Amino acid sequence: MTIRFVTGNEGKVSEAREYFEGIASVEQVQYDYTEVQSDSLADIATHGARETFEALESDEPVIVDDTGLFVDALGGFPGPYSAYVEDTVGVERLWRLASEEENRRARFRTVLVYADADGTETFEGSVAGTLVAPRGEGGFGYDPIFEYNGATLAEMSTEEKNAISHRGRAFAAFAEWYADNER
Ligand code: ITT
Ligand code: NA
Repeated sequence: MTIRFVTGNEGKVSEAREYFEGIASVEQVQYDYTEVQSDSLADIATHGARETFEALESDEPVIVDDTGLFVDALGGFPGPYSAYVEDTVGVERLWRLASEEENRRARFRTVLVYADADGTETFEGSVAGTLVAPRGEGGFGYDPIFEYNGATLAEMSTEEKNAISHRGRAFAAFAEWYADNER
């Protein structure tokens, strides 16, 4: 099996390659699908997966991953706007904003959508943690400020991150479904 992962994010691809090692090969597809205006990760990923599958005019299925960081004390901000906030404000300043709050709990959520000629299937994963001052050199994005069980995601190996992360959990749900539904 080849998984065609539609993303511009190399970090996501590395995590998929590690997770599916020995199970499937992961091919990165760069396709600039329309990001619909929605506060739902599932809507964004579903539209993206369907549009890309149709545009590629191939029978090969694709997957799209839309992820957000939801900070409790900030009403779930930046959530579906996480990429925009990373590009504009940056990770360090999001941490400074959160550091003014007593409650530093946050959650990563990933919605993974698989699309083929029969339609789409949606898988989700999330992880709860605490925001901290940046630590660690691994991972990408908000990983240095997200602590889980005493370590930031940027202090974990890819394998360790996959074992507990939002994306790793979404991969697990997808892999379980795919094993029974290869089509
Ligand atoms: P694609 O849409 O091309 O897949 P992206 O980086 O724009 O790549 P998202 O919209 O899903 O992906 O990501 C939203 C933001 O959250 C973006 O700033 C990412 O860097 C960040 N992010 C996503 N997954 C993450 C993870 O596992 N750890 C830390 N930050 C993450
Ligand atoms: Na994106």
